[in-house]
Amino acid sequence: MSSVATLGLAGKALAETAAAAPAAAPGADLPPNIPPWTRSLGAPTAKPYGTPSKYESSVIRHLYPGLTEPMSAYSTSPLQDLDGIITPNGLFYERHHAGVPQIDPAQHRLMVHGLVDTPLLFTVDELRQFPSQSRIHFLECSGNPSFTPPWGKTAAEVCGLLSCAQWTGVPLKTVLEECGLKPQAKWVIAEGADGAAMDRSIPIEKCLDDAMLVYSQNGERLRPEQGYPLRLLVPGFEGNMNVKWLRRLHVTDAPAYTREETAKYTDLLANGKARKFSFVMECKSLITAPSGTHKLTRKGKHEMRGIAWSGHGKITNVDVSVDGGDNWYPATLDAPVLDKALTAFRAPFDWHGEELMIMSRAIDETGYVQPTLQQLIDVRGKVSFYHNNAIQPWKIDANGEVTNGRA
Ligand SMILES: Nc1nc2c(c(=O)[nH]1)N[C@H]1C(S)=C(S)[C@@H](COP(=O)(O)O)O[C@H]1N2
Ligand SMILES: [Mo]
Repeated sequence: MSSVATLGLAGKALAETAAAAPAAAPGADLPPNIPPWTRSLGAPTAKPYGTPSKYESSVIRHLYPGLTEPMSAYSTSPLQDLDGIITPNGLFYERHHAGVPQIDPAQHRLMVHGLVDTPLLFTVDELRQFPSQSRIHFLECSGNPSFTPPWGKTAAEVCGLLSCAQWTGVPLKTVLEECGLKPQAKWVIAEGADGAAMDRSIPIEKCLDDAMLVYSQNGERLRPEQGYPLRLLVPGFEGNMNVKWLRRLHVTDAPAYTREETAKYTDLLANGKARKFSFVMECKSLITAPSGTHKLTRKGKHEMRGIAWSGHGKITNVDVSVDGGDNWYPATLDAPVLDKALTAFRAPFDWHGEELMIMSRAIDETGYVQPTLQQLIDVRGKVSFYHNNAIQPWKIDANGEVTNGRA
């Protein structure tokens, strides 16, 4: 921060320099001087489809360097640069097992068959004519992040397979009832139209509860990378079960035990046994600012900002600590606090050049408290890397630089 008086003197000197040279000298456009964009007209309109300011070109999804082939790639949301609870569509994380297919909606159908009275084939347009809902929910890959080093540097590297949107679609229940469920119907096997034909078994209780056949995200049609023209949304369940490019729902009396729910997305325990069907994403939180690679440039009052979420329902509390978890105090939750959605929190802290270890821990409406990494490892071991919802520490050092607090 500089005082206006100081700027005035410096600005005057710089403005004189600027008059002599065509390119504005550094600082010449700062108050109290009048910058050129205030002395002239801007562009009449932006582009037909708007994009962020060119000065925000570093706020992008990052492709994970280890997984860049179309057969298995992912990109992360830049959580350290985002505010609030809605992820812009262009920054929504991606996870693809066979790349992004480009599907003409006119050529796409949803087939519903198996243990139903009437198997039916729907066009996307026909589905859109059913009564719809718009709801805000998070989506998180269960491989977010691993239990073992290397730990990421930024919030995106630590937890960027996480995003949140307002989804619009038809309750799955409506379409299943249109086909008529037979009494033996216990599971629905959902299959995608991508090259992976990725498929997952969804328990019928979830299908009849809050599962949705989604066609829009944040007000516009789904992006190709999010499953255009149709995806399954199972709020609070691990990302993998939210089948994109949805083409088939096979109603059965038993799970299919597909690759993605046996060999993958299953937590292998230290004793060699595996946790069967860990569908719900447990309660978690993350401080996004200040976070790794940020820098505090001013001493005094600061604010920790972050997000908290739970696949079991609403967030009730977030506590924060500045001393590595010895003492905790409550953060404030921003409205709205929604079921299975990101909830924004903020908490004040002072920094006067000392070393701090900041962290947050969330509690959901079931009373569940977000665990430490050690508590998780004690129960699960280190063999698998899915479903890590541990507390994430960030270290602020004496010169204000923020790094991952996990040593
Ligand atoms: N058909 C299909 N559905 C899919 C996938 C896929 O590769 N193919 N990836 C899954 C995984 S592992 C996750 S985490 C989420 C990612 O959704 P997103 O790319 O919209 O963030 O989609 C799931 N649905
Ligand atoms: Mo995933």
